[in-house]
Amino acid sequence: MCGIVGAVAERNITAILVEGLKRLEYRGYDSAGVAVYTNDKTLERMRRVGKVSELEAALAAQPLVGRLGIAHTRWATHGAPNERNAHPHFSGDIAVVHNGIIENHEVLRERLKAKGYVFTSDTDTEVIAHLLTEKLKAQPDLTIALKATVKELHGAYGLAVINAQQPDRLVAARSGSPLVIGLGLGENFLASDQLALRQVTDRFMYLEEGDIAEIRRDNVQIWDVSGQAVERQIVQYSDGAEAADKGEFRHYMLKEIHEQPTVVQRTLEGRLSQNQVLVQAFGPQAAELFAKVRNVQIVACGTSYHAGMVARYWLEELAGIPCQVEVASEFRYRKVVVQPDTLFVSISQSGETADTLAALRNAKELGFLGSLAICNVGISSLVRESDLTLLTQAGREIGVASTKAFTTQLVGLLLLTLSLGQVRGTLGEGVEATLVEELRRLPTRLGEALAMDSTVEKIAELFAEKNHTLFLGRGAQFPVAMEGALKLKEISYIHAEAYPAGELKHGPLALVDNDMPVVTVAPNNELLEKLKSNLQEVRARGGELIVFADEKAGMTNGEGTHVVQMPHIHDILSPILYTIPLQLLSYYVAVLKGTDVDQPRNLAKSVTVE
Ligand code: HGA
Repeated sequence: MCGIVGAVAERNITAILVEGLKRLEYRGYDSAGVAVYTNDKTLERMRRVGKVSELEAALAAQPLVGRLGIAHTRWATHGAPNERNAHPHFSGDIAVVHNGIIENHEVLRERLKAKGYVFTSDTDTEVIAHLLTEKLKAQPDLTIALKATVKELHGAYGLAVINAQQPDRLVAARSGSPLVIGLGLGENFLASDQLALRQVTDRFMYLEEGDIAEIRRDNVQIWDVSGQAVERQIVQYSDGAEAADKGEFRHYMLKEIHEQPTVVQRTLEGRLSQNQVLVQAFGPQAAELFAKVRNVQIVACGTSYHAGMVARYWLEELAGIPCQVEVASEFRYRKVVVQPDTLFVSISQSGETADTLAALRNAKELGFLGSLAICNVGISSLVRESDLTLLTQAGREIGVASTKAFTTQLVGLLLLTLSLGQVRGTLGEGVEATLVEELRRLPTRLGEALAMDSTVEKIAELFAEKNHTLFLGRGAQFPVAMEGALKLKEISYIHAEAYPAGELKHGPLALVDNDMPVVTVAPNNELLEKLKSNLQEVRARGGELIVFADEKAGMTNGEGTHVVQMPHIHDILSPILYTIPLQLLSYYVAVLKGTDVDQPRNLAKSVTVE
């Protein structure tokens, strides 16, 4: 996804901007550009389709030298990925880079055209540049004009702007798309992710929603959404506090489990408007393609397959779209009959999973309507070869047992469900607005679930001496139970099986005795009473029960029954929340058993072989 870098300094900043863009390359993009206020006092830009290295080569042939500049990697949402649509966009003396989507760009464009502005791109971003020029006519101060401009923008944006008439500053605005200021000595920087600036500083100030910033070489000023001047806290990173460091955690897996509120937040950023999902987040042709979708086929492996299984419940319940889910190694070798107008959705953390990639390639021969990849790596084969993409923003996942990649995939799949339902008009009244609000609260709920860490650690002791376990769930919690069982298998080597709770009496109940703990996830939904009966069936056979239950579910500890109270959450989002204690459980069981948590035996991270 697109990235922003900006700098105001006393030295030439072009190389800093290009290096910053390279550090954001992992997010995926289709073109790159830079605008510099040069030492000749002119505003110049260089843009290239393709890799940042192409831009770098162009700059080597024709250098831009200056002390103020902005740069961007674009992942097209409005207008094809070509050079004229690449950022920065110019209007008179103004250069703008933008992450996100301006929803009212058409209205603004017509208004600005009527005033004589000439558009040279098909992007929504260009309206921002012209609108700002228009505002500057009434109010020549760039910062004040930017404040007036953003008042008229609907949608999501992270913006960085420079003005050849006021080359002492870089101005920025954040709403729905992250921005961070990097603080240097006598120089300051801006980026959409601090990673882009780690080469020049380790001190950062994160902008909050609605903030406007004026960044000068020796001074930074910020105003909040109400226009009040505010100070934002300075965060200092110690060396090496990047992904490849366990920080305060004993294992990468535990660190990654605890990163989930942050990465879920990141996965949502720039993809939600006030009360809707921004469909364009899936790509410029998404709305057109989604309007034709009548069925969905999801294909994935392992943990990603479980994410797909949850999505099936969502797609059918919320969007009314029939959905099939299959493991990639089966799908690729089976004679598949494709229903008309079926969207092929692949899910993979790395985007290089051999079976999933092969399934996508087969799918292209089979007459699917189009393909969508839900993936954590922007520069991956799966992304390159799919028509549409939703990149999860989990960051690098090092633990072999996937955790944060799974929950961000679920977020991506819920965004897909709401987008399909929105475009096809199949969502119930108010459903989208409610769930968008719930999604915004999700990072906080996940933080609450993580606070149960030490409670789950104690429960883990019940498993240390056991060899077999059952995981039960109903509805969309069944795949959550499957994912819980997979985690336990992967890292603690305890045999774990998951069943839909209603299946218990059709076989697995025969296994239950006091050596077979049974783990259950029990949100407060209409299936709760049925689930409670299933649990009685287990207790009656002496099975020990571990129940993760909604605080409102009315379940309490009893003999052989250990209830862990979970924060209350909207039923649709409960699969994401209930995954957390199951991840923690398998982690602590593995620690007790002394296994190699981050690199379990026989397993590899990115499965690029069949
Ligand atoms: N809407 C703008 C910016 C796209 C973006 O944020 N991509 O990740 C465009 O299409 O240029």
